[in-house]
Amino acid sequence: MPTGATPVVATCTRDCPSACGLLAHVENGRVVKLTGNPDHPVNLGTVCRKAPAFVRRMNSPHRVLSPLRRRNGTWVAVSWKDALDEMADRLKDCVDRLGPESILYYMGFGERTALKILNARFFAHLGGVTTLRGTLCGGTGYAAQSLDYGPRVSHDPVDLANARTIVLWGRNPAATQFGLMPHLRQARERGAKVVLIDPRNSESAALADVHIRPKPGRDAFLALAVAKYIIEQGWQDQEFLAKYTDNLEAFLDLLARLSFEELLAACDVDALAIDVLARDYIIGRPTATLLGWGLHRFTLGHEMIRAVDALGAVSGNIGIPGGGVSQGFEEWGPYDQDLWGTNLHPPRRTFLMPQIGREILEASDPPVGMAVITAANPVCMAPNSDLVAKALDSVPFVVTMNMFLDDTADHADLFLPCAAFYEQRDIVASFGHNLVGPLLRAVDPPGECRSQFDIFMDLATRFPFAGEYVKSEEAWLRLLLRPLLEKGVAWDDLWRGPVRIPDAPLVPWANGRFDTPSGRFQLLTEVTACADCRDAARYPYHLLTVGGARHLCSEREPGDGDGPAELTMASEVALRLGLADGSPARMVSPLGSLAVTVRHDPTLRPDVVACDRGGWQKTGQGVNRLIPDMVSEVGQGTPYYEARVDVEALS
Ligand SMILES: Nc1nc2c(c(=O)[nH]1)N[C@H]1C(S)=C(S)[C@@H](COP(=O)(O)OP(=O)(O)OC[C@H]3O[C@@H](n4cnc5c(=O)[nH]c(N)nc54)[C@H](O)[C@@H]3O)O[C@H]1N2
Ligand SMILES: Nc1nc2c(c(=O)[nH]1)N[C@H]1C(S)=C(S)[C@@H](COP(=O)(O)OP(=O)(O)OC[C@H]3O[C@@H](n4cnc5c(=O)[nH]c(N)nc54)[C@H](O)[C@@H]3O)O[C@H]1N2
Ligand SMILES: [Mo]
Repeated sequence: MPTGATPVVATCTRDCPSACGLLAHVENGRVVKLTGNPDHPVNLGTVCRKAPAFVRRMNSPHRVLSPLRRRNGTWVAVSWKDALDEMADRLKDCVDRLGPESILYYMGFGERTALKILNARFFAHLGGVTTLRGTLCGGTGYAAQSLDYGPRVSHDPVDLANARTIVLWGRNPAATQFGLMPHLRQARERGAKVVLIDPRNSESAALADVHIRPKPGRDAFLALAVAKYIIEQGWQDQEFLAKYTDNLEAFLDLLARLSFEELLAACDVDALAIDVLARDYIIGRPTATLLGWGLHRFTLGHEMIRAVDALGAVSGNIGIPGGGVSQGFEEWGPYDQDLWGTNLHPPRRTFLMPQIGREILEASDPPVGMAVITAANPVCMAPNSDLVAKALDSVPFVVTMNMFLDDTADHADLFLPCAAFYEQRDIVASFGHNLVGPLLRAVDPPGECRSQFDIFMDLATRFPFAGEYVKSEEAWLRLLLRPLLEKGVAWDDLWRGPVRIPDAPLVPWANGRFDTPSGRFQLLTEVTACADCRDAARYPYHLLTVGGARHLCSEREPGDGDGPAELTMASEVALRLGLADGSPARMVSPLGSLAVTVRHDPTLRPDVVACDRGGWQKTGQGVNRLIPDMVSEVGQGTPYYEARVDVEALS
């Protein structure tokens, strides 16, 4: 095991688009510090604020170090043998009595590395269990952009070096993708302009030259207003529109039907901002638009994203270096997709992830007899989280694989303690760039913690498919990474540091050929009228539950951010309600109420309140109790930011 001065190469597996290259510094058998790997072409040696907190969390006394079984309401330590014997018996019993679909496999976002594909494959060998469809994260963006371009491809972050203008549209890299910051800073240093479009004064406002604050959920109207203005001025890229797009007539007709007054009122942005943005997209070209996940979290998120794509096309920014409307990357893309194992069984039942609570409760044919949850905390992070808790309580046996006794563990029967990323060997791809990076075993897992790979291999020895499934880590990695090896990536290079996926483009769609049925870019042709939400009067504020700079979703532990959630409100609104900065208050939604501490922000829109997502219910937060479990119209995403609330002073 490496110790002492030479740090061990690692790649961050936190649920973050950065997937930074890291170096793990080891002392006395423990990782004591993570620093940025200077050889990584995206994070370039930088590291975010969460890295020290992550090391603290992994070395925390709260980390669970042995398997736990709930007996009469309390956790009791058990051996791995007993834990996995019971888990295997219960899996077999469900398959025999109710069929494999009575087992739910819930795969979270906590770790998405190559070997995790084998978790799903285990359940495929069982005969195919109930799995998830839709997502709590980026499904809407993928689906919307795929309608316009064909399967979503984004500009490589290093292409930002060619941009003269960078638009951060519903994205907050200063908090949520710190690994992008070197490129944004370098862009500013060479004179590029940065524009932020966000209803909130986010951490990224500090690097923006211009900040436009639309009403939440109305960006489609903002993008269409800019496109309409560009066309009225005659500034559009007529050649691109004529040669490479479909639906031009219908798109122009849509713009003609919407007046500027209507569009500006809908997004609550003034005409001057439209002129500024239009010039940024035309005179400031090449203009790179980075769409965040902020736009996904609406029922009509696809219209918002498609309207921004269309603005990119109108302004001639598609397919050019330094341009593009970029969103995400496929973090599972580099691996052999057959190994998920879906071809091992007939099509099976799926549950909508955004409505997992009611899906479990309503399942009858067969009912859910057992649930296995890996790297997830749905009782905290899924919407309508009290219903999720109730649903898990209705399941006879719930297994969770994690590191801490979080909100989800409170509703589980068996807890299997897992290794941290730098305690195992694996390969990591990213949803924010085109590189894969290695994980080496910098230290042994503490106590009895084990990697999920080890756990599933051990579990499988109790099943007849062990012969096909149980292989060494190296054997599986070679199979999973076959597509990369076939493209000429050398096996040894994969373990030395970050490797670029050979055929990933720096500038997608540069040849003007799109991956749509007609081979052309698809302009959108309709948007839904912007009738205000029905609950607006009773629940006057849009609740934005954003990614906070200090934590990655619910990756916390007791003592780290306990107590009421901090709710940011426009100062004038809070004062009108008699709420001084720091006052306790109650936030109310149609689902219930939650104690909060009010924080003033003089720059916030009066119709918006905001707090960080991810605080645990059991430490006094749990904001997802107030968020209804809806589904976005395209992509089966989760419209978290559609939630409306009221805020009341305590009497
Ligand atoms: N530190 C930290 N990093 C994270 C995370 C975290 O929780 N903490 N979460 C990780 C995950 S899971 C993901 S998916 C990514 C998400 O990364 P981001 O997309 O950057 O994060 P969000 O905070 O979801 O949303 C981005 C911004 O969208 C804004 N926004 C909300 N509604 C609207 C709107 O209607 N229009 C516009 N234009 N903007 C809007 C919000 O105010 C917010 O500042 O970050 C990852 N990185
Ligand atoms: N209100 C609100 N809620 C949201 C969102 C929002 O915008 N607003 N955004 C949503 C988004 S974008 C996302 S991606 C989801 C995330 O939803 P989840 O994936 O359910 O939530 P996380 O908090 O990321 O939980 C990840 C868990 O994985 C564990 N973990 C980390 N590494 C490992 C490992 O190596 N092995 C194992 N076994 N466990 C590990 C962590 O301890 C943590 O408990 O939340 C969503 N929830
Ligand atoms: Mo996410």
